[in-house]
Amino acid sequence: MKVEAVEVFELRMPLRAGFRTSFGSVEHREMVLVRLRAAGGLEGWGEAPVAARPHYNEETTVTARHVLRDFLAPAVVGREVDDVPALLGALRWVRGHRMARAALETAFRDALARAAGTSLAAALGATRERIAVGVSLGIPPGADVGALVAEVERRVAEGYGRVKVKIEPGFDRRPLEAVRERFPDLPLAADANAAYRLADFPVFQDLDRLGLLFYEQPLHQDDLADHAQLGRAVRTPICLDESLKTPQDVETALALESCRVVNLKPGRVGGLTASLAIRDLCRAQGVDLWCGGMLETGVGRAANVALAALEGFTIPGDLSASDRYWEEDIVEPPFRLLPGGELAVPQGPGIGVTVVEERLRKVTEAKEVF
Ligand code: OSB
Ligand code: MG
Repeated sequence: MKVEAVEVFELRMPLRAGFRTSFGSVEHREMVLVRLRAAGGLEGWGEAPVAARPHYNEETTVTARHVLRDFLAPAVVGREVDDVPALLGALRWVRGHRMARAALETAFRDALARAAGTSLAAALGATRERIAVGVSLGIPPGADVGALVAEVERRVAEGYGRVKVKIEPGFDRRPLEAVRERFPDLPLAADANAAYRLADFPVFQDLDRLGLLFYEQPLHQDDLADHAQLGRAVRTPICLDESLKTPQDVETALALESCRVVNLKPGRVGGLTASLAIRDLCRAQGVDLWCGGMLETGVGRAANVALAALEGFTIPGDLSASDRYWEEDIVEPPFRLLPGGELAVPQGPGIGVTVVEERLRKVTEAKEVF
């Protein structure tokens, strides 16, 4: 496939409701989209789920644009790139900047799958046509426990069968107890986004009585040893998110017993190839695995849904319907929640959704063509 151009879009998408985590609050998402154009009128789309601030990982909207413009696009534009290994070979010298790299790999895989007339899901080896999904709920305004319970009620009524609640020191026992009391059997999880220290272990020991699915990223992202120690002190499985940047990290975390559950976000680990390696690793070791989310547009969501349709994803992911995030998604068809709390895996060519140019234009802050 001859790569003719790489287009980079910086978006600013208003969320339907603000989303607050332990590291901060967002009202808008400022992600980067990539469109790869190839000979014969082929195109493919990918999303770098970066943010305006480096509060989740080191990347930002600006670094993603910089790395795509100055290093990643020049490595492939004008070249004959025949397959994914050839693409990754051309990009391998770029250290880090995984979300930027992931966007280009996904765009390339989307174009390849469209050329072959197959869905991205099928190209990845996925077998499921529908996947069970969950919803991730931010800390409500004023850390109001009643508002959180009302939000859980609303999402359960919509059909979500697994709920994740954001926690932070001072907003943990009360909200989780209240949700658990209202929904004794709901598959429920808590995500701390690295807000605690090992010395906080009594909080997690106390939460054990609520029977949560997992504690997600309770401690600092670089503290694999501390997570292993916390894991020995509690009954609820630890799940890692921010700590796992590469397949090697996952291998190390599992060897150290830093986690028993893995949250996989293709952007965080540098793309779908790295994601497949992590999925193989987890599957071989019988480790629970699920696909995380970064409040993506339909472009990023489509790739995540295709990945989560593979065997080995054992827990419903943070892959909610478009209307959980956006007044209007930029793709058609948008993702809709089906009965049973499921999303359909797009079966059309490539990522299986179409970017609506006019909607894209409305939310594009900047566009560069290479
Ligand atoms: O930690 O999983 C996280 C959103 C932005 C950054 C980090 C996280 C999240 C979510 C949202 O939890 C998941 C979603 O996309 O629904
Ligand atoms: Mg998380």
